[in-house]
Amino acid sequence: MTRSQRILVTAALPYANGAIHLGHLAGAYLPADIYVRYQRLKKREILFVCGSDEHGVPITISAEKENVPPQAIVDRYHSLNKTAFEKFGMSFDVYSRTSLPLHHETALEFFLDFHKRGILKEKREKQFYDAKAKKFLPDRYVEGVCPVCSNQEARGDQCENCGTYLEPTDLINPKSKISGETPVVRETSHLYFPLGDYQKRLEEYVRQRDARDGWKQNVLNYCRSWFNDGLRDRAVTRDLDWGVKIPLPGYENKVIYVWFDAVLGYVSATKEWSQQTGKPDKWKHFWLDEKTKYVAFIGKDNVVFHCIVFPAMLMAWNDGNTNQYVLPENVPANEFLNFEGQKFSKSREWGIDAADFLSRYPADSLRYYLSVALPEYRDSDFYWKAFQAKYNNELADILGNFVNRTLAFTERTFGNVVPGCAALTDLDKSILETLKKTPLLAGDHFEHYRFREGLLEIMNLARAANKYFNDSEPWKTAKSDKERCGTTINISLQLARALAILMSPIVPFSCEKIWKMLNLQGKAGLQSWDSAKELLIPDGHTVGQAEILITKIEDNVIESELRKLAVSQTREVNHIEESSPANKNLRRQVDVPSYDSTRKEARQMITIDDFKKVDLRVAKVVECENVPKTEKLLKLQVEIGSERRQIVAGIAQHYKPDELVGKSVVVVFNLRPAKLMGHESQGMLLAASDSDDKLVYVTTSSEIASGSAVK
Ligand code: B3M
Ligand code: ZN
Repeated sequence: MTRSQRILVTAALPYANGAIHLGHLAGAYLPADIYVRYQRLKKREILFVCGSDEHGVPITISAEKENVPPQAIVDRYHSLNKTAFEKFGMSFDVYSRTSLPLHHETALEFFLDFHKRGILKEKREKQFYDAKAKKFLPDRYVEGVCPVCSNQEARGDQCENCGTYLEPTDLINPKSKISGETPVVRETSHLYFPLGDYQKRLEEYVRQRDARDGWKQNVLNYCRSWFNDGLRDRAVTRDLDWGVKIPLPGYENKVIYVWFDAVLGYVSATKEWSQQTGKPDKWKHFWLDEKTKYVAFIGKDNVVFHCIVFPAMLMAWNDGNTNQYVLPENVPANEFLNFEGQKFSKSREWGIDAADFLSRYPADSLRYYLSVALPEYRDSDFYWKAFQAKYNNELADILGNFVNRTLAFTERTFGNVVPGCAALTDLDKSILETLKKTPLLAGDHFEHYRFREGLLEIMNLARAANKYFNDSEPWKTAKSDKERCGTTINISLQLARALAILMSPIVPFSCEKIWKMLNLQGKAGLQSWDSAKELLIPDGHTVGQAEILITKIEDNVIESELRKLAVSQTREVNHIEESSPANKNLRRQVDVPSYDSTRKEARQMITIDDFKKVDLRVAKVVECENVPKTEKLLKLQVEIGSERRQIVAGIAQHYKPDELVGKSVVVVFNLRPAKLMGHESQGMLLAASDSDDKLVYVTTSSEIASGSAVK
């Protein structure tokens, strides 16, 4: 901490349209909570703000599907998620919601100020209109065939199958999700925020904050790629009746775009906290004072909104108003956590939600494992077996074991009374050295958002503590040299106290248990971080009863989780929004895999005969050009043996046409031809993507002749 002792921390506001899952916890919430708990121990003034994001199209679609008002959906998920967060030990100062009038006022204050000052530009544009429902259709209310991968159920904003971002008008055979009818194109007006005008200042902003607080490389990379593409105007109005209504003529049937209002939810949540605590102006102390350090925790999919859109909005406000908002000082976004090797997916029922997990396992077991496996620099995975191993072999065997053996020994040998220290040996001095430097080393990591490394440092202290106990052999000195034995136990108890403080940002519930067992005043989480290195348990203090701190998770429990996982894959999975009459009959049956407890087999399996249906061939690219009026499509002429075919592929953002000519690629030879943006594609090109979403075409060694089968 360099600039101030006052910190404002926000964690992304989860959509109140579904249950938060382990991926969300690892992406944004757990790191935010560790950071906040650490800063509280450092005695810094800190406010931790979160809440539900209750607007947007997915919520209205869910509401229509269930035939209830959107408010009913958000009420349900707001309370569900709030409870799950509490159970997980999230220490928010406030958990607000964007459907509150206070939030609507806040969002409108910004929106109308921008409108009044001529910042928002009105544009007429062509948009799909459902003539039967008499409504303009937001992107997600249109479905059709993906022009890139031919997925029959692509949404108007994105194809979930191949991940391509789409405009509704890109879709082949578009249908309205409201009526099932083919929509017509009509003109309408929308207001745009001129993001491009802020590009220079935003680049400078990111550069400067990075220099000051060290931004994460992954976050800088995302920002750079947005800047390189060039920032464009963004529409900030939508045709919906759920959201923040716009009191402007011509905009009666429109609301503010959900992302514009959602980021301001941080401000309104802080206002709500202010009101709850009886100091209605206190929010200004955090938002309107340059001495505040504002840190926004999010997952990687929200980077553009927090590093670019939100700062630009705050700049726009600050340009024309006397009350000046602070901009994020850092946005330490994590990458994604996957589940047993695959992306979390609600529609495929792949993953586990937080409430479900926490109904069966203690919060600290999850907090510990996720802390070890945080996707800080790259995607990481939740594996049931690893969860069990980390919890049993580290938290139980290292931390739990040390605390338990120390307390059990104190009871047996000293009747629970803390013995005094005699002269120190080298062994004692060395562990006290380790104790002294651990808060500094771990604190430095936490300060800079390196939570895995911080935890490692603290666990190394716990490992050293166990080794110290072993090497000191108090069970021998108890008979031969009681003073020596007392010294070992005194120091061990001091180490247990230190670990309770230092580990409390990670596993707060267990640390409070340790604190209670040590019979110390107050709470572990309310101590001072720096006091962890002091020997503050006085001689003669009576400690409490030793209890088992951590109960290990048995193999059969994990086996049963893996079994359930396999079963969940066999269930009928509905990929299609049921509300759409057009899609009512398109329910899909997923093949039933045979059960086996290993991770691999828990995935959806196919037989060799299934695989043989796909005819893969080596093809040579002879010509390649961009498909006009598309950003993503390339049209390739390929030679497959003696045959020549045209293939349209969604890789224009990854390859220039020239780069592919002469290359060997692998194509699906027996795919039914499809028209993509009016161009026939007679096959599909195979490509692989890494975590940066960079697509690379699949190739073979050059000696293989075109037309060869890939088996
Ligand atoms: N609700 C997206 C999400 O839950 C969005 C975040 C808003 S943060 C202001 O991932
Ligand atoms: Zn697609």
